[in-house]
Amino acid sequence: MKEDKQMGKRKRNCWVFLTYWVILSVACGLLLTAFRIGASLAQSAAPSIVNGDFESGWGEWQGMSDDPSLSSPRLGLSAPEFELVPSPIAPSGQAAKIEADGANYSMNYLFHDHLGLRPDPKSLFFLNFTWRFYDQDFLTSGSTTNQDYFQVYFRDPSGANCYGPDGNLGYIIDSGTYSLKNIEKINITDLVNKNPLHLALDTLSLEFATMSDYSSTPSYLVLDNVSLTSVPVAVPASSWPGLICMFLLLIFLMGAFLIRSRAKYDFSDSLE
Ligand SMILES: [Ca+2]
Ligand SMILES: [Ca+2]
Repeated sequence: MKEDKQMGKRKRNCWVFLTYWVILSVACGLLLTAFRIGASLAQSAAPSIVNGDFESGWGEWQGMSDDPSLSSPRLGLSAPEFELVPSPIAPSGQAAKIEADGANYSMNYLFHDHLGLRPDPKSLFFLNFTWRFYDQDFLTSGSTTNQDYFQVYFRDPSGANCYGPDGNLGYIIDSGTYSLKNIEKINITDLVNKNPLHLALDTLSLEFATMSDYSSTPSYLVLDNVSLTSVPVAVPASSWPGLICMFLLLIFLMGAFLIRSRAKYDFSDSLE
């Protein structure tokens, strides 16, 4: 009888142990799932560029040219300096071609409003795009000065102020500051989160401009794969689920220790 009673206690302890383990596993899984859902919701609120790959034509993009041959208004993409071309840049498809210094010595501006930028101290923000610049002045003369060039910046509604990635007056890319890497991933977190400018983020445009040296030798900027992205700051996003799992594991080990101690106590009782 004593052996049956002892066996019954062991079985009961075993079931309690297994139940405890299953409950903790399910709780841990639910918590991790909740964190993943939270992260995905945060990503869904990310800023966006519509049609940044130009696969839907010009879409939300707008243009402006100072081509004097154009009748007023000059705002629009009807100027011959804007063209959709087969992209030389992976993953191919279409790309935007913006000419500088064409037959009419023009400078041209391709821009996108409504960027959806919102301050979020828990996120890092990036501007991404790929480009090729066909600098005909350099190819023709070999000179590295007084050439056509291009600029990238955020512009306020007045059109007078350009801003760089830190939110200060300046440019993201300016003449003489670009290399031939052709792929950009530029951290603009300071512009979005740390600068008083963030109060006017809704009104900013992202602008790509080709500038003329008035030599009548044209150059071309080919642009593709423009996007704004945000990613959660790494430390809080990755450490909290880990800490919670470690806490649950600690509770689990304490529970296992207590159950084992109780089993020993019951076994000792049975010997008396
Ligand atoms: Ca494309
Ligand atoms: Ca030129």
